Amino acid sequence: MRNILILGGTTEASALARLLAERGERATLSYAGRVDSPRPQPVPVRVGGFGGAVGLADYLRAQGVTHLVDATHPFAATMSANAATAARMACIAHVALTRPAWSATTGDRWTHVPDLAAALAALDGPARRIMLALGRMHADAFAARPRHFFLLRFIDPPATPPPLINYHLVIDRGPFDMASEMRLMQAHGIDLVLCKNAGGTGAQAKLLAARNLGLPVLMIDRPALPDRLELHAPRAVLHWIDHSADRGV
Ligand code: 3Y8
Ligand code: NAP
Repeated sequence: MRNILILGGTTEASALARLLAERGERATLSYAGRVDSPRPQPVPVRVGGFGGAVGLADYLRAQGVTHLVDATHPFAATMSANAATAARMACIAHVALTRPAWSATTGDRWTHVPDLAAALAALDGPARRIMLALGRMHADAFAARPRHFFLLRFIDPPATPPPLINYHLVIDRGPFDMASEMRLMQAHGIDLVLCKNAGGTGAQAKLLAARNLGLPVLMIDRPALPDRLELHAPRAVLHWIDHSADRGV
């Protein structure tokens, strides 16, 4: 009897959960517990960390998981590293369901930076009006750049206001659409968009909006991820499940 664990938190993870539920597969979707009310799922959900790679390996064995699908966000590098290690420790099949990185096309004005620190360094020039599309977890770092105006977007209202001086906070969750992204940027006089190279469709609307408005984008490239089999479509994971050994890597 197959028993699939999906490490979730992305549009593709939710799509895979739907496909597995439709097939009557035994599957669990796992969230870190970052937000108050994650999207309801058609399979059982577990919330919270496992306690590192060892904790995840123990969970895999205790639950009799046969297939581990790491469908976390490309910036969830710690979870992905733990998943690869734990799958080896527990000797179970492991695959990543991830999205190809976005790449600039005609009309895009992108500048790539390798990480958050480089993005901060790139903002040491004159005052800008910046859409900071990084979520809640990294907003505090931009207190180091007080001359800019920041348009923030969090999923949940923060327990305490961000330690920024000049900002506007929107509470909203994606996926977003291009027209509303354009209205939001124009309403706040945005002249720069700062985001992560998340890939996928759920966060892409702001890039299409920036292109249409002729706005520059500061794009944070992805962190290094472990070597693993990577698939880019939920249906490809179904094929992998049907053809991979239930035990052994
Ligand atoms: C908790 C689970 C689905 C998944 C939807 C995708 C699309 C909408 C766009 C902007 C960018 C950002 C952020 C974003 C998007 C999808 C996807 C995606 C970006 C949920 C979710 C969880 C999280 C965690 C949250 C982070 C934050 C990042 C907001 C669910 C809604 C900025 C990433 O407040 C917090 O602590 C939020 C933290 C990690 C990054 C950060 O550093 O703040 N995602 N997002 C997951 C868990 O607990 O395990 O509630 O559904 C999932 C989604 N967020 O099923 O439809 O697939 O990427 N999420 C980024 O991409 O840059 C928003 O505002 O333009
Ligand atoms: P991270 O930094 O790689 O992970 C930090 C720790 O959080 C992990 O070591 C693990 O704790 C726990 N964790 C992360 N994802 C988990 C999951 N799906 N199920 C159970 N525990 C999980 O991860 P993150 O960047 O904080 O992302 C957290 C979640 O938000 C993930 O589900 C990710 O897919 C989603 N998300 C993140 C982003 C982003 O920009 N980072 C964007 C969209 C969605 P233990 O070590 O205790 O096991």
